[in-house]
Amino acid sequence: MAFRVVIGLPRDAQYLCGERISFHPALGPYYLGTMDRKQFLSHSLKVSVGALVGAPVLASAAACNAAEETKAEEAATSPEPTTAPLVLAQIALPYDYAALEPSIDARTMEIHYTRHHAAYVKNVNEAIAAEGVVAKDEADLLSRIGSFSAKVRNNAGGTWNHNFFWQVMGPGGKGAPDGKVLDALNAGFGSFDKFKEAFTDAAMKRFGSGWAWLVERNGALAIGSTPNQDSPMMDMSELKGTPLLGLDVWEHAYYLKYQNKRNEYVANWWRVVNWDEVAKRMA
Ligand code: MN3
Repeated sequence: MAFRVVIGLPRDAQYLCGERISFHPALGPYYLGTMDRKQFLSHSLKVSVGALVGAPVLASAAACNAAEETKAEEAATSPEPTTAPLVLAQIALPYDYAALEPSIDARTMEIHYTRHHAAYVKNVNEAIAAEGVVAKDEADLLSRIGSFSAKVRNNAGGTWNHNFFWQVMGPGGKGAPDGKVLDALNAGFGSFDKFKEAFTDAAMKRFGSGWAWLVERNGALAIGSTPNQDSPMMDMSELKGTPLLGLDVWEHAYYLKYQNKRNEYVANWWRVVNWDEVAKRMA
């Protein structure tokens, strides 16, 4: 049976509840194992008398048990943020599939949300687990995405971008912003119409699949686009900033209703922009 004892000194070999603790200058204390009474007495003879005077404290079994219970409770209730795998989530769609009709048809919304977006979420979580990706949260992951695989990058972007996209749209759109958003667009681009023109141009000129964005960076607004599922929050993105508004220009976002006519999709999309959500994201 292990002999449970606590010795205050010497610092380089302490024993707690029968377990030997060593002190590494960088790693701090760590356990080496348990010792029995014979080992303990043998060890005690080797350490200097000076070090032991007044120092040995025999710990009661009750104290050790209490310590063990505390450790068990901590393990059960405390998350381990540095080692727990990050799990990204798909937000609940804030409205019905048909809510954005006729700008975006219900069938497209349903497929886009339940198949395309859901697949990005499933795939990113698989990749994070398989590759042992450690990140504090989603923003931290995106800010260091260049150091991870293409699978993590594409699916993390797909997850975040669509969660954002659903929120900056909604039924009953006002068609145009007011208040601080209108003021900022007027100041940044001359007028709301000029802003719309420049944003539409970015959406139309994005070759292949990607996103058009309005971002805020260092207090200034900028329009641009990203390829594939890249996001302005990614470290390797050419367009960087805090996204205020984003438009998915992948064909899967409009093909059922508009086929190849991206320009008609973009023109009708303005009716479902939720400018209140844009305002919330503006500093
Ligand atoms: Mn999409």
